[in-house]
Amino acid sequence: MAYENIVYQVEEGIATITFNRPKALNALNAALLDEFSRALDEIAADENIRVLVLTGAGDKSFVAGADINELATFNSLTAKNFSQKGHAIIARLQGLPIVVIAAVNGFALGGGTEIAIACDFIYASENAKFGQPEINLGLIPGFGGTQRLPRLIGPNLAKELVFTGKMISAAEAEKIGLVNRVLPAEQLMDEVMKTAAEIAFRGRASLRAAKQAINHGLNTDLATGIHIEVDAFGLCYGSSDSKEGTSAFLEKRKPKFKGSLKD
Ligand code: CO8
Repeated sequence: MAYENIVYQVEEGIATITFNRPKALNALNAALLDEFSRALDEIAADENIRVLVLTGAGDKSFVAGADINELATFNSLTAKNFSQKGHAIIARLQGLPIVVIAAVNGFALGGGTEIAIACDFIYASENAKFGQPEINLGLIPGFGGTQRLPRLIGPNLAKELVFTGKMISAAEAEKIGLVNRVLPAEQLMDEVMKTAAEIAFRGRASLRAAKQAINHGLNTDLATGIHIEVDAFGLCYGSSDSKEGTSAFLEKRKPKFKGSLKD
């Protein structure tokens, strides 16, 4: 089925999902979340995709949060279901065995910040704004903002953002380690695509091993994390890419990674 609330494209191993409700600043309604979920299924099933880029349609917003028209209709039970559904999608996004980059091109509020911080890293345009404004609606973050945000920027800064609901600029977000790079709006996608292409050239197995070692290690103590790294390092030898990478270095040529554990 065609997509209406997102645009999904794949080119040279790089998939792009563009949240596409620009009139509502790309707010997340149920239909958009369903399409996002379907696109993640397509990506997970395509062994040729190495990088996923997320961005928003228009020049004003990445995602301005959950759709407040829908939030306004919830009761405790439907709110819980919505939060669980969002969590399941975001967990799948975070668990994808490929690299995910958020190209934040404007407002990333509420669910927008929560999607962006579940990506592997964020590049933002100079006009980007981040925040968890749910407190202004008498709510709290429901797609991971009370959990991933403190792990990323520390509990005190996260609490200030969640308690005040204030927005911070791209420059502030870069200062606190939320964003890797801030770029003029017209350069954002070019720079994201350059980095994506640089990563897409690498082997799929080693990208997956590196991502999983970092993500799983972050949720545990150092000694366990080191075991995770040891196993992941060994797993790289299950792919022909390790042979190709080391041979290419010794033969003084560029490696040509095939990138599948099945090679
Ligand atoms: N939902 C629905 N519509 C929205 C949203 C939204 N989140 N954000 C913007 N819009 C709509 C506006 O209503 C407006 O529509 P219309 O033109 O029909 O009036 C259009 O987008 C343009 O918006 P503005 O005119 O407001 O544009 P401004 O430039 O003046 O302001 C802002 C931009 C600051 C982004 C402003 O729109 C705003 O504050 N938006 C709401 C941001 C927000 O509070 N987001 C958090 C939502 S809660 C959330 O994400 C929780 C996630 C998990 C929940 C799970 C638990 C159940």
